[in-house]
Amino acid sequence: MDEQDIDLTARLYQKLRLIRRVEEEIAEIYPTDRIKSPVHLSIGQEAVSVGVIDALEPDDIVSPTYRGHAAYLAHGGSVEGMFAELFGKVSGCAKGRGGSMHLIDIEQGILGASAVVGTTIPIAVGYALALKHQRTSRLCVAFFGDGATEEGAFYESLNFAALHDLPILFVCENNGYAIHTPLNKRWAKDALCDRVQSFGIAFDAVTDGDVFSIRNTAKAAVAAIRSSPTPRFLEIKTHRWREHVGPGCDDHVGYRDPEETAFWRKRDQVDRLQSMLPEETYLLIDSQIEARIDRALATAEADSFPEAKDLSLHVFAD
Ligand SMILES: Cc1ncc(C[n+]2csc(CCOP(=O)(O)OP(=O)(O)O)c2C)c(N)n1
Ligand SMILES: [Mg+2]
Repeated sequence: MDEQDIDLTARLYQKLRLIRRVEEEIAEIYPTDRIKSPVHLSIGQEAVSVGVIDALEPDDIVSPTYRGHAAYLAHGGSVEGMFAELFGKVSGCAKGRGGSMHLIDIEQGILGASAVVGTTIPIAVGYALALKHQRTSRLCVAFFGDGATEEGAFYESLNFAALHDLPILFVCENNGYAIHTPLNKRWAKDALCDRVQSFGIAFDAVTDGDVFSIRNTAKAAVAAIRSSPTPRFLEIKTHRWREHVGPGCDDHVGYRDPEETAFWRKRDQVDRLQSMLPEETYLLIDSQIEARIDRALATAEADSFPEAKDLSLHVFAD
């Protein structure tokens, strides 16, 4: 690998590893009851957020879902703010009122996530409309799961974005399941991209989980949106390693074929990129990540809970 390749690999690895380690830490802490909300982990899915967001500029806008730790961290969301939010503390990124499903960091360009499936898609479209009115070259990325594409709001959003040529990249993180229900029990035809194309929206699909393919595909889509505002769509196949909600695994339930799991585990991008880097490079990255997590956990632990008298604050905009 030449120096440029090492830099790119190290940058992607740093984000993949940070997300993996933060979520492993969450899984470890969860049984202690210090985390005050449900958690939807993206372990196994990190490459989607990391690849797509690496194709963006820092001032672009990202709209995550309730399974949003990866997109939040990949776009520079504060680790302190995230742990404090999970602990329900005042310095949390949503002031301790939202928990894991409602991460937000407006300064970093991260719109608020929501527990209600599909609802963030039209909000991201609204943000893209605002960006178009401001005549900037910035764009908005809406992340959502395969289940969210079954909501009417998804199709209304595609239509509105196409009609008004909005600078938005729709990214479907297709992990093949909505809770325990697979695509073949939900979709009459497994042809999501064809449905999207019928709105006049160009698409690309990445099926092998390769973080470099995801990044390159996103880069091409982002360049097309910047050159002439228009929505684009990416379907990225991926695999959730853990249970739908919570810190554990639910393979014993038997709703997924073990071969499917084995296929994706072999393609783990955290291990893969680590094996591509010189040992001293990844060891340094790993130790910096551990120190960052330790610091963030200590800060979040030491912080206080919101006071009952402040219950009605932050409900309406000032
Ligand atoms: C409007 C709405 N309907 C149903 C639910 C219950 N629910 C929570 S997560 C989920 C599955 C969503 O699947 P997908 O969009 O593929 O995301 P994933 O969990 O796989 O990341 C459902 C049905 C909800 N939260 N909101
Ligand atoms: Mg899904």
